[in-house]
Amino acid sequence: MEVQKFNVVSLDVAEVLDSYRTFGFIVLEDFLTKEIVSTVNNVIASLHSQEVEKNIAYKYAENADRVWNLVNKHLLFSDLITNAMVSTLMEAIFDRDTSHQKFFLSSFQASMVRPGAKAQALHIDTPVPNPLPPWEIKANTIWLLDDFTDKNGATEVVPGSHRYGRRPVNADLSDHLGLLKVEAPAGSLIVTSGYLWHRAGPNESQVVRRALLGSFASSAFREISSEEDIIRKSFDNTNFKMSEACWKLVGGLHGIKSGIK
Ligand SMILES: O=C(O)CCC(=O)C(=O)O
Ligand SMILES: [Fe+2]
Repeated sequence: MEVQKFNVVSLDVAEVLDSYRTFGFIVLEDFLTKEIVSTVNNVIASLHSQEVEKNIAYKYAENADRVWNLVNKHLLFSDLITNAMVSTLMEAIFDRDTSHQKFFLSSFQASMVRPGAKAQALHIDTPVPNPLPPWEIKANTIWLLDDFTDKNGATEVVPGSHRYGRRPVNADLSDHLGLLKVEAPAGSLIVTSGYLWHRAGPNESQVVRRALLGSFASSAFREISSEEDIIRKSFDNTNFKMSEACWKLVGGLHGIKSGIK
């Protein structure tokens, strides 16, 4: 299969969604201008070097770095992640019979896959056990800040695997059959189903492969594990501090990583 690409300038949303549902991913070219890509790369480089200086930089793996929690680090990322086209696609992906807001941003981070980085394990982005439900829990956006080539660690996907109803087994070579490298120019946006089998490829080139990873999740799951939103309300509670055990129980330690602040 060849990667099917759409151009954002002449986009038919229904056609794009159809392709997303068939293959589990889509590629939109010319999503970001060269100027924006360059600005984003400069901001990320500056954030990362500040974190390195403070000794809080997040090392994802050998030759792979991340800058987490971008929306709390620069206003530029609020503009990017609230993009109208992304919102339209997410509204459709998470559509269901509810009057509530349908999805939330789960994470927005920068990924630097440097020369020598190994391939990620084949995985899905939805952290639930088999069998996978037929309805959407997560969807991801990969914002290309460099050309994704056959050598520099382009994302690899198994087209159609979002419908297999199970997680891939990384040790099972047959689960890697049909793995397709998504080669596309900087400024493109890849949207992936939270059930799509995929990984960052190995970077066997001499150049870094940078991307933003913006992950969205169905609001139903926040409702389930955070009905009272106890953590946020705790900031108004100046009378006492809950016990450490209780803080952990309400999720107070969730999502804390090096460089997250
Ligand atoms: O960077 C990529 O190509 C994919 C990253 C990814 O799949 C992840 O971190 O979950
Ligand atoms: Fe992933």
